[in-house]
Amino acid sequence: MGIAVPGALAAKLAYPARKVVAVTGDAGFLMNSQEIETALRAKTAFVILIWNDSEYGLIAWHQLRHFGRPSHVAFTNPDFVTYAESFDCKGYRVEKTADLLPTLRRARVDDTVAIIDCPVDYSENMKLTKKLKSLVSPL
Ligand SMILES: Cc1ncc(C[n+]2csc(CCOP(=O)(O)OP(=O)(O)O)c2C)c(N)n1
Repeated sequence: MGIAVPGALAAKLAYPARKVVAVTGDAGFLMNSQEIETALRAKTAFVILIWNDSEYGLIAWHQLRHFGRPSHVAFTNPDFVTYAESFDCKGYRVEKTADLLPTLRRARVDDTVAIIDCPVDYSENMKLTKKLKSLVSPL
């Protein structure tokens, strides 16, 4: 958690000819998002795709499985597009599923850091948990 932005920066420095995409939860992004400044100063360009659920999604999933309810995992995000613009880099918001791929394609040719704010609904995880449980333990 927190490695996505500095990790992408390091990957881009090591492989400047490659396209780099960091995929991160919103909380993990905010842990080290200040490294966008380093990335811009180093003149590196890469994409940061943020799964935005305003929550510690993985922790909420574990809490739901173990205790049936989440606790102390929700938080409020800044506006990620405005946040990107405050660094003078690119910001995109995905409004519907069909927008994701075209937005990624557009962002990967930007000559700067590009942040994509993508809302995500992790409620499918609990359905997957139930399905997997029924496979392992049909009783
Ligand atoms: C440095 C660090 N702190 C805490 C954790 C424990 N942890 C694992 S996942 C997680 C929540 C991640 O939230 P987010 O980045 O929003 O991703 P999501 O699970 O919602 O996709 C936490 C607190 C960790 N792995 N690393």
